[in-house]
Amino acid sequence: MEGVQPEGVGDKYSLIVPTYNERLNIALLVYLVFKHLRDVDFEIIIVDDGSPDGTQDVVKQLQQVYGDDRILLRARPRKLGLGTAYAHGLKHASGNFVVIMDADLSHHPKYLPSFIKKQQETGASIVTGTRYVKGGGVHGWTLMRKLTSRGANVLAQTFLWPGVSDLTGSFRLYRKSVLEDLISSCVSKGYVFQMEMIVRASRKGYHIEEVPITFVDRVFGSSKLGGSEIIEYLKGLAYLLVTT
Ligand SMILES: Nc1nc2c(ncn2[C@@H]2O[C@H](COP(=O)(O)OP(=O)(O)OP(=O)(O)O)[C@@H](O)[C@H]2O)c(=O)[nH]1
Ligand SMILES: [Mg+2]
Repeated sequence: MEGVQPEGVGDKYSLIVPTYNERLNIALLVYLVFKHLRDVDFEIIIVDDGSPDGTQDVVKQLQQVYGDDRILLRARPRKLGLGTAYAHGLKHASGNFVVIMDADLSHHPKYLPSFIKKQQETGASIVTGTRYVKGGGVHGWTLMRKLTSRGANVLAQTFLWPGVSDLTGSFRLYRKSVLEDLISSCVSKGYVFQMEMIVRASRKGYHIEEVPITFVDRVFGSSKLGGSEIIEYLKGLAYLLVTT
């Protein structure tokens, strides 16, 4: 029988986690998600792009432990980029809410309950983790990397004026229908993608809320942020400036 359910009852969360060479991080991430999301209906969708380090073997072991209805492996044959990885994961999501998070433990699962709580309290369509309000921050970054991130954010704030304090972060919860809409209207790839998503969401008038998070540097593996990403970012910023 159809009936009105109290807020929060019947909600299911699909966590989309793109991976490329995250063999050393993925088991810990999954463990922490299960630890922090008790009494919540969720699934973890791992979109692995043929990682040569054997990430998928670890994921298959995790499926033995937690069940392949809780841990879904949706692999692609080769490294096809982050933007399309989210879209790919989304096609397999059965929840009415989707969380996007990195596998490298920069996005700590201990914050997941605060995303869910904030959504339930406010009815928001998007809850985004922010490093740039009281209670948020970054850990383990060099001064140079901090300045780059902060500078990128200030630049984007100044030009795009989205009303959200952290544009380049990617730890977010979305209503599934809203994520589908945003993904279909975003064109950029790579690092600009997160910024385009939230700027378009703001322009479209979606209700966005923020929760403070502390972002820690990736636990294992090496960073890929270099000069070319900064150039790409600036190009993306210019593009958003003229198209949104
Ligand atoms: N499926 C898939 N996942 C990717 C790809 N590129 C990166 N990832 C994953 O996306 C998440 C974010 O990528 P990161 O390399 O951590 O990017 P970042 O956080 O900006 O930079 P660092 O942590 O400093 O390396 C991680 O879980 C990666 O494993 C890709 O092409 N395909
Ligand atoms: Mg990372």
